[in-house]
Amino acid sequence: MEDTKVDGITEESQQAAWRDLREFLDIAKERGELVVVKGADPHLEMGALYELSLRKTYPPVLLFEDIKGYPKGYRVCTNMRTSPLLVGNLDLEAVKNLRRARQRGIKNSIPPQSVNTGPVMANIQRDDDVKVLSFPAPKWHPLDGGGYIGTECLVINKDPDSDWVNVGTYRVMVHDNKTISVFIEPGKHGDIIRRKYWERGQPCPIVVCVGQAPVLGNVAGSPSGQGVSELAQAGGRIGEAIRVVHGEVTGLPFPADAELVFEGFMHSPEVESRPEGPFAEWTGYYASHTRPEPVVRITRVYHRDDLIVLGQPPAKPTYPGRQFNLISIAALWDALEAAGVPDIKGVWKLRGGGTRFINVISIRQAFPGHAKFAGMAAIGTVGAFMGRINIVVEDDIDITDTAEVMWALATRWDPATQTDIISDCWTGNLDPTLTPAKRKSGDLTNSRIVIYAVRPFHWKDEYPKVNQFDAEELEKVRKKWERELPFLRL
Ligand SMILES: Cc1cc2nc3c(=O)[nH]c(=O)nc-3n(C[C@H](O)[C@H](O)[C@H](O)COP(=O)(O)O)c2cc1C
Ligand SMILES: [Mn+2]
Repeated sequence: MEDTKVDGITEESQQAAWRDLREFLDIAKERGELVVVKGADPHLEMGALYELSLRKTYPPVLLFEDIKGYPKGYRVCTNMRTSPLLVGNLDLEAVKNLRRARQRGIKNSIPPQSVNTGPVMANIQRDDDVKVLSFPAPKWHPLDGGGYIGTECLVINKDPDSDWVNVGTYRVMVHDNKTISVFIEPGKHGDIIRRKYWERGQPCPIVVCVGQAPVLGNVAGSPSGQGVSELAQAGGRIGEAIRVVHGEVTGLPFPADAELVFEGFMHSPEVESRPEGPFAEWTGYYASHTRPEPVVRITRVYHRDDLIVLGQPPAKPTYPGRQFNLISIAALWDALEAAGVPDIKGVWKLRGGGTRFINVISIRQAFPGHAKFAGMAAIGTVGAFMGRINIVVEDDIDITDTAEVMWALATRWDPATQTDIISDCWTGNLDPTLTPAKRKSGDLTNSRIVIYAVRPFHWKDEYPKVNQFDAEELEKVRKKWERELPFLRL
């Protein structure tokens, strides 16, 4: 398979792919980017095949059919989230496109449109008939604590004090036929909202959707402001309202064309908790171990015919197919701009750092203290959750090239005078550096470094000059000589 493969996608087909999961699969198939896998075992075999697919920078979309032990027609799909069909090539251009899409979603947000019914209502299990175990919940990794049905999912709950309906992506483990748990890190919107119910002695009404239009997972899996409706934002992104139906028991909205939806109530941890995890996470570790987590008691299940469970299990971030998460870069960039940092030329996350740990921000230094402004914002904005290493560089550095960033570090950074170390920052259970004592006491904080790999502003003009030809100059010479010298040909 080619390493870059977004050639020939029309904007129209890309929009259609964002809008509808089944259409996305049709387009991926037409383009030869879909691989159908028949007969795989959800107990570790699907997970191994998925992990093998990550050896490619652009892994194919895998559609598992005829899953061992489940009704014919039930399907699981992985690698949708990272498909170049949706996000383009893995470069800064794609990050800029995603930012434009995010901003369009917020600025032109379109509230969801309620409809009476939709494909998701084709099959309904009620009360005693609810059988969560009838749906494929793969055990993705060898040491996972159970089957995970939600990895690219929507968790929907509503603020009891306002009209705000939040949608977040939080992993979902299956416990038994009537019980699932949702792992929400402290401070995420889904957590802030559920606590409001518990403080009033009520269970939190909740809906979990495990197959839906690609645009919905994209808005749910990256931060928006408090009070912002991800459903309205998704509508704004695709230019039309997301059509929603309402749960029979909670009245909560969920997409009318969702694949599989669980509805129920999440009780406070004092009422009921069950061991959650371990789960192999994007950090490359089973870092959250096993903790008691509150559970959702399911009262309704809704699903389409021939349903598709979306799976996007994490994996060690050194695999080529797991080295990038452009949407999280876009979210950090947005947050830095919202914090007022001027002249940001690029934001990136270094390969190997998972999707969060190593942030690089490039600025065109315009005034004394500018780099510090950027660095402090990078550890303090919503996009900075779990960030640890933050590197500020100048705009002559190609931040998507790790060698360039390392060169800036090696040659522009004086550790004694160009470093800040800040403790007690927002991190979560997945952070492998949390000591057993910190985990036990609930002190989910880490320390962060900001490295200013920039030529100090007040004497930058006296800094030794970079010893490289001007790019245009080189190109001129290359062109002149390329016929004669084959090694120069592109
Ligand atoms: C595939 C995927 C899985 C995720 N799993 C979790 C999770 O298990 N727990 C969690 O707290 N955040 C998880 N996140 C991150 C949240 O989705 C993200 O922080 C989002 O902003 C949460 O929504 P909120 O801002 O409305 O709280 C995941 C993100 C993605 C893309
Ligand atoms: Mn939110």
